[in-house]
Amino acid sequence: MDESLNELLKRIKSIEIQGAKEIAIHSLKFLKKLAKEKGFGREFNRAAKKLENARPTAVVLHNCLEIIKKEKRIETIDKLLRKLNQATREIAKRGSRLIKNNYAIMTHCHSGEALAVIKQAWKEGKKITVYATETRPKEQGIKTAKELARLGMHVILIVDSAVEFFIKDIDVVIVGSDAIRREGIVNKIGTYPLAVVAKEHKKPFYVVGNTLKLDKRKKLIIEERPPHEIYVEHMKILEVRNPAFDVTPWKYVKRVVTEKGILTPGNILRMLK
Ligand code: RUB
Repeated sequence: MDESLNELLKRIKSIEIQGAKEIAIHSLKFLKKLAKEKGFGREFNRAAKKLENARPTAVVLHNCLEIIKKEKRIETIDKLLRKLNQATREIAKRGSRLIKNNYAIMTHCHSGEALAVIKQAWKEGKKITVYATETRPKEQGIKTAKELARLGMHVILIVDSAVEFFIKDIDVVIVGSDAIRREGIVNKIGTYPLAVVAKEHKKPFYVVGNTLKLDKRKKLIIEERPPHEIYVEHMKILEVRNPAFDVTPWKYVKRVVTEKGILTPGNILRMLK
């Protein structure tokens, strides 16, 4: 049975579908079907807006929709879907060069693109240990840990607050990105503290992200999620805040792995002009 817009929105908002790339891919596939049936008119625009607003921080879908709005063609949607998947393959190949045999890698949350890099290095026969943070409050890091452990990798699951404790044991930090902006890298909350700890211990901090994550939007919206994800008991006297993302300034970032190459923060800032 075909998924309705409301069902898809629910799966995206609940983080069943998560990660900037997956959100864009599922949304584009839905919109392609809608456009085939009803064209690129009002209904398409309404659905596109709702999907874009479901997780407003991630920029990939927004960038794709800007291109689709100009061209209004099914082939454009197909081209973007191909581009996203091709970019991941390219990123995996390029990024795996950063991982040497016997490396220990620390990662945060669940990024399809960061995982593609780690999996590629593993496929090439490198022995790897991955430290995966649990990623409070929705525990996407457990998804990362299980996915990699099932491949046979040595995976160590840790709580977010243990990154400093283990940083001495690792060689590189590799994280994904929701948006790549002039201010820095937008990624799951907790990425910035991880970058600071990495810098303090002189460990290279790499970000992975395809170029559809370059974010030229004027305003950055940091999604705030429901308090009950953190604590279920509702107390009138207690305020709970649950921002989903933070922005890591460029000074903490060594390189960004894109499908076009492993780029310096300077390269990226020029592309954002
Ligand atoms: C996911 C997250 C990921 C980026 C990149 O947050 O921060 O690192 O989205 O993912 P959430 P990808 O779980 O809240 O969606 O590399 O798959 O695009």
